[in-house]
Amino acid sequence: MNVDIIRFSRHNDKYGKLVPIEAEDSVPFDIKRVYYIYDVDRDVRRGFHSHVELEQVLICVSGSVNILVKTPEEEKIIPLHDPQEGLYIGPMIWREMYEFSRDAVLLVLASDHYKVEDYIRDYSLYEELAKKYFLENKK
Ligand code: T46
Repeated sequence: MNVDIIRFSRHNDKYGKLVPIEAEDSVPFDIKRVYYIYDVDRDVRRGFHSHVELEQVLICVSGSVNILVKTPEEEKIIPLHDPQEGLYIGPMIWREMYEFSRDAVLLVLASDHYKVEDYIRDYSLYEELAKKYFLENKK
């Protein structure tokens, strides 16, 4: 599955902890957009889509959240709770985010600007396109 955990370097000193993220170095794409999700009720489930081309890294900078990543072949649940860790999600991966803790802040680094046409929100259509995509790309 085109999903990976990235461990960022961290600077600790008596004043606290600092994690730098450098464009063209810390993540495997050029960062064109940053957004964050917070103040999500515990019973809310978000996402329910895939992207055609977009690559992203999700970092839970505060609190915790579970991320379901899925293809027609496999499915994983990745708990995020460490601000030093990023979840890379490549193209054509279905994702759902759930069980946000009250204090959760999910920071997302994205490889492109916001484009509605890059979203696949219908799971049957996703399955059909993903089967072709993974056959052609053998990922
Ligand atoms: C993803 C997961 C992890 C914008 O106007 N600009 C933006 O850059 C984004 C990301 C969203 N929006 C608008 C579109 C909707 O009206 O914000 C609203 C909520 O977006 P959405 O329902 O797509 O949020 P999620 O949590 O389902 O998905 C988001 C990202 O959209 C998506 O790319 O991978 O977070």
